Amino acid sequence: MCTVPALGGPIGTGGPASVSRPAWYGRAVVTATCSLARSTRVVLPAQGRGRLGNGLQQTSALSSYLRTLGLDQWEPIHPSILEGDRDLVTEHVAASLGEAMSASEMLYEALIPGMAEVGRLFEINEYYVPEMLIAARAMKAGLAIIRPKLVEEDVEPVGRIALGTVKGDLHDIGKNLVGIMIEGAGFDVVDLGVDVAPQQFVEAVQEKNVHLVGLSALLTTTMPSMRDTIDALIEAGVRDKVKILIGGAPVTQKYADEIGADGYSRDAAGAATLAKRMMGVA
Ligand code: B12
Repeated sequence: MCTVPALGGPIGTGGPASVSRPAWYGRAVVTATCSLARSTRVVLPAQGRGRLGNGLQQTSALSSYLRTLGLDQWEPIHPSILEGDRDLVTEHVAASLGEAMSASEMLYEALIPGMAEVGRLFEINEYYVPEMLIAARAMKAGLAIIRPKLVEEDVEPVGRIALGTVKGDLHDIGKNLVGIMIEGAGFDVVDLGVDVAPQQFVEAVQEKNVHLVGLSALLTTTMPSMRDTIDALIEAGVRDKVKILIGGAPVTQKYADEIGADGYSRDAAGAATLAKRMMGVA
């Protein structure tokens, strides 16, 4: 039997359990670590919806315990992102939007913290690229629902970034992940695609009112295109209008320094943190 010490009672089958209230988001998630079951996230449903992991059952004891923590409003969206459950995210976002939460609350209190936690788990090697992609897909499903409402509510993005894979390079998986994580951090992402010529970056800066430019390169042979892009921005007189972030498997901090980029990150989670830092919001 999986007992929760703080509750003094069973919550399902398994072994001894512990309940923690994660610092990153205390309202909805309790982790019960059972000796027979693997570490299980217990997602408390709002308005009777949702589901519990590994066959654990929500009990009145568990509910009372959460109330003693002041968790009177349970928000299942965030853990649904962590689980990468696109259907559950869609269901909860649709159910809560308007009634329980505004679109901006949904964005800043549920979706963005969810993705930030995904980034943290990636950084400590608890999540890998597949989990990050699945979580990102779930996040995108939620974003698609709230996007029209955000426009209505006139929510200002943290900033705008023009992101592209540099000229000669067709790799876009990492670039797309970076875009999703940065969008998840509250940015407006102008995705310029792959094989993006320096002049296209220049035009994006001139026409799209971007604060940041993100350059991705996966080939050693296309890394010089990063330098060419920065040179083109200088030549066009717009270099100082933006901060430039670079990344991609062969890229290093040393290379970033060498070509005069403002920042480098080796992964998408770090890219989101870097972008926020560049905007002075992290
Ligand atoms: C998938 C893949 C392809 C796919 C690309 C599909 C696509 N839609 O992207 C295809 C088959 C098309 C392909 C083609 C080629 N590929 Co390729 N490819 C790969 C492979 C296996 C995986 C790359 C990947 O997606 N990684 C996963 C993502 C998540 O990681 P990532 O891209 O590094 O991105 C992360 C970070 O780098 C960072 N990041 C990325 N961009 C940015 C941007 C910013 C701003 C920031 C802050 C951070 C950041 O965050 C990301 C997420 O965490 C790599 C091998 C490898 N291990 O990298 C080879 C690899 C990159 N390819 C290679 C080669 C040689 C080629 C080809 C030249 C092969 C050929 N002879 O035709 C062509 C080149 C085509 C072209 N012109 O671009 C070599 C490059 C060698 C080198 N040192 O230059 C590699 C390393 C394979 C190898 N070991 O030889 N490839």
